[in-house]
Amino acid sequence: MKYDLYVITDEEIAGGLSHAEIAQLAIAGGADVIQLRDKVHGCPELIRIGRTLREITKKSGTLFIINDRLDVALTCGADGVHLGQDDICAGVARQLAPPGFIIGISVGTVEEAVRAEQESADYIALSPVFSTASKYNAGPGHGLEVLRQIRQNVSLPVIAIGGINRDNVLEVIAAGADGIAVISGVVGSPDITIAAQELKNSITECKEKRDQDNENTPEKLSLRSARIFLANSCLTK
Ligand code: TZP
Ligand code: MG
Repeated sequence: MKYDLYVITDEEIAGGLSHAEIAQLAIAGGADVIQLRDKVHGCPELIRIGRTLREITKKSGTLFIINDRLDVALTCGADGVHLGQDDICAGVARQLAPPGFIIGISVGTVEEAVRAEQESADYIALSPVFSTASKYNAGPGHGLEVLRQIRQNVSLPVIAIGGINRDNVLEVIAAGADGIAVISGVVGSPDITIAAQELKNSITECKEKRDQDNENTPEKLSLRSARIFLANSCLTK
């Protein structure tokens, strides 16, 4: 699963655009995941919106996740649900969901991240990595050091969320995030498609550099030299 650019469709920040319009524009800019996040509408309207987003994301082959509401996610045929620490627990969600259904969990500490992995989450989101005005009760940012520690302690995909924009995306990826989830950095931009494109390009570049750096650690370089030395000495025998 690719979670590189995970865009959350918050209508309140989009200045008059609907969830469907936000999703279409973000997908045109390369979003890998669309999450429907809506704290305003009731269940029937959420299901109507969710079904529309399901159609849009199916056509583009984009992952579609619904925030908080497992019931709505299952009814709309979404690919998954994103749960907070106070939502239905992952184990129960797993029992109710069909095979292959994605369960993402917000975490704020290494302990919560390890527990989410034990509870068979499919990905975790460090929430929030930086402080943000887009979620009123998000609390202070946990910072990049917590992100690094989580990266070292779990093997699940780790997504960073909260206060991420084009100025700090590189350090977030360098700290080990597999993807970034954003509202204002894309949805609050005057051109959602361009904002998504720019962030996506930055993520891709930074991941390439990170992979190269990982290949060029002193340990790996000396291992490669040793292999070359051995291969040469075999050839000269
Ligand atoms: N969950 C944790 S922070 C956050 C959510 C939904 C808001 C992220 O929005 P932004 O504008 O990218 O900081
Ligand atoms: Mg929630």
